[in-house]
Amino acid sequence: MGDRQVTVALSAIPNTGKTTLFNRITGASQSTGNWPGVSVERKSGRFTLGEYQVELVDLPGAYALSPVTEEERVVRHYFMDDPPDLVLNILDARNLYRGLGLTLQMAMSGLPMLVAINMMDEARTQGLVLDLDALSDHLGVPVVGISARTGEGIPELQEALYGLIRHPEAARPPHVSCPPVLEEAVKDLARRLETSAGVRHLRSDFLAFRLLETPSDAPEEALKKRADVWRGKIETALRMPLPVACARCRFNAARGLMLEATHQDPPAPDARSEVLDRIFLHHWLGLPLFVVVMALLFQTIYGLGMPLQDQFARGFDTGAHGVNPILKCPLFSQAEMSPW
Ligand SMILES: Nc1nc2c(ncn2[C@@H]2O[C@H](COP(=O)(O)OP(=O)(O)O)[C@@H](O)[C@H]2O)c(=O)[nH]1
Ligand SMILES: [Mg+2]
Repeated sequence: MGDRQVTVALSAIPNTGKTTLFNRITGASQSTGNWPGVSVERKSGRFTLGEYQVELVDLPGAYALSPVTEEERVVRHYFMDDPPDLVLNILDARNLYRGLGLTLQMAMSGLPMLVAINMMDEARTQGLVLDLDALSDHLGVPVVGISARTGEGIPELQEALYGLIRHPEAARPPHVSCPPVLEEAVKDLARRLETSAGVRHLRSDFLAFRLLETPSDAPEEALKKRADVWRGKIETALRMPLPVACARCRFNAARGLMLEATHQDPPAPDARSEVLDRIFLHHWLGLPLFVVVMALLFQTIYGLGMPLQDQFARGFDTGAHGVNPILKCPLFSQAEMSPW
């Protein structure tokens, strides 16, 4: 049994396989409750990793660290006020773009992080090839491919987690490019945050972004005022709300990353159509086969068409005989045509 306690937060956007992975890693040792003050369920589980006793916290699914939904408020509060020792972030291999916004945001925080690319089984079936090294390079954190459903890659994930617990300093947070006015604001606020009595465990440029997006996060009134001034300047320059501008920076970076790391294999050739192609497009056989097929086609049309045509003609004749007596009944025969 490990004797050193470590808290690892499991984070992802909804439907990425977070709960499946949580159940697989923690097995039966789970406990549930509620996050303080809200009706969102809090699930945590324990497992041993070498000399460490790991508490894995299953964070609610969230798209960003913005306080929009109740789940996002929980994640943001946990992350900012009571951060874990490590973050285990999950991405869906089939759609990296959807989850990378949150991944980038978390990686920028400077907390030690490991990214698990889940659903590798499905990605393979769809012919997707992922460049995990390129992802790891750009995100500045280790990346492991897994399938939480089948168990593929789980030992490698645990090994990477163990390595990160022992050497958490290895992380190299990514830089997300933004319009110059936004970069200038982040630099200015980050500098001021470093000298303020604020949160120390998160990177100052990450906190500067948070301050711009949510001024109520400011540790001091003076910083809040400064953030408000920048907010006005940025919104005038970029002509869009500041949270939108920040989200755009992240999603532009996410798109670039996804395009670089995801490759689609051309669909595997159909073996049957390959054989047929080889026969019908044969250098010598192709033309005679074409003539034979066309002759068979004509033969079929005439062979089937003539009897069918006779059947139709007979059907019409019978119909006409049936209609004649009706037309001759008094109702119709007395009806006179108008002279004009
Ligand atoms: N094919 C495949 N499906 C998975 C994998 N992991 C999870 N799923 C499925 O994805 C769906 C969402 O999983 P869940 O764990 O509830 O996602 P959460 O919303 O992130 O907690 C479920 O139907 C899972 O069975 C995986 O590795 N491969
Ligand atoms: Mg879940």
